[in-house]
Amino acid sequence: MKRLSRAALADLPAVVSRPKFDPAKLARGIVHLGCGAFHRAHQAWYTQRAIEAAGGDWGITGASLRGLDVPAQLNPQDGLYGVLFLDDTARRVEIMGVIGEVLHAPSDPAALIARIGNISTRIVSSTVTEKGYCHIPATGDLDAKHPDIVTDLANPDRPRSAIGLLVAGLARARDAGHAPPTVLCCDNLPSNGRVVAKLAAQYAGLRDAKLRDWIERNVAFPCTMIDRIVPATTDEDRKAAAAITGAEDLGLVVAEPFAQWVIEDKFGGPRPAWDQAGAQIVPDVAPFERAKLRLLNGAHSALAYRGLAKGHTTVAEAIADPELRAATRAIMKEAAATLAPVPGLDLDSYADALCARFANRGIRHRLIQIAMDGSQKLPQRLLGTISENSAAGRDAPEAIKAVAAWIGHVRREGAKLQDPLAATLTSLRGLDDFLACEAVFGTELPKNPRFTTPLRALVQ
Ligand code: CS2
Repeated sequence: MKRLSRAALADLPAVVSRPKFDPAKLARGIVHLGCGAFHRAHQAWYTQRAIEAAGGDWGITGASLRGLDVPAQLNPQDGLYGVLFLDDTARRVEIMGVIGEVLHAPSDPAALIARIGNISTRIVSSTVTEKGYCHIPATGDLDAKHPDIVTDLANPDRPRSAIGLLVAGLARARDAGHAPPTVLCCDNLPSNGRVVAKLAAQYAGLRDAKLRDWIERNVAFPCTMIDRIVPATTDEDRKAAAAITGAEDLGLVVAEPFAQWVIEDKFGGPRPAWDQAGAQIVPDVAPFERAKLRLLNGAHSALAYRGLAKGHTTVAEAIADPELRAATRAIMKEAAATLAPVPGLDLDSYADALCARFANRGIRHRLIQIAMDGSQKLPQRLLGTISENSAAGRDAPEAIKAVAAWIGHVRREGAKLQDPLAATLTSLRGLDDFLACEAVFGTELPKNPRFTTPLRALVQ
């Protein structure tokens, strides 16, 4: 079977949709850090639609910050890959042609820095996961003791962290005397743009105060809420897609049909017509983002920790379990109680739609994938629901059960635990040791009996 490439595009069957522009002629105005499955199925997909609607030099230079897998998947395919959309009954493939090239940052950080600092780069976006920003989850501050940050500060021209690379690229734009790109964080962090702005400023400040001031004055960091369920691609998915396209695609990603992207209207320069591709450009992303992080991601994490404990493997299996289905609805109710009204969003219908998405059996979204990196996810997904309900005099028993289930998960996984704080977490003994973990729980919640009393009963 032929591998997907520009040359192979013309031979694809008519049912496979493909770019309505010539990928070979697309100039690239975006650099994306962390070119994993989520980016390829979400922002890249929106960007392709925006170019189809309104044109523009919005091709993407992807950058892989760790492994060689993504460059090896995409570069031999001229950057092309398919998105396999799955729901209970249907399967279809759309071929994406917006990514022109994927750089491998560890082998050549200078090439990526030059690309970020190039005048043609108007946007630098990122999906490097919560842990990829080297920050302290409970406070949003840079973890100056993080090994990658320590190394980067010692070698600022050969950085390996996302923040180190970003700041080096911004410094390059400043030195060249042109307007810097807009920085667009697309990870599930609350106020993600503001968090990354702060991290970039704190990191730059440790390098040179003038650079910090220049970034603070000149670089725009809009916040975004991103949503689409994108499980890890399996060999079975690749086979299913090949049966539709007749081509081998090592860069394939899998997604649900649903997608949402809410972007703060705060760009320092031009941007693709993402609004014409279905994204919402709004003055304030916070209400959308809180609703999504607490209802969708909070329920996801709860399903992951409680579902794994009950022997389930996927989200669809876990939500079919009556006890967990009820718990999911209850956690969404607890989360909704903490939210100010969201313009145009009815939280009951939002919760119904989320449950329907979770129940999509076409997608095998593994609970273990969601369970990873709990230390980075808990604060924004569950702990805010608990502390804000408590401040209003209400209990949040389901969110607390999810935290207890996370502790159970940490203990069960032991050496297998996937979490940047795994070494610390797996050495903790009693609940008090967990509660003393300030990076996760902060300083207030561990003193709050409305949280600690029920948690203690559950953990024991
Ligand atoms: C999931 C998210 O892996 C996880 O932690 O909760 O990736 C989730 O699927 C997305 O945020 C949905 O938009």
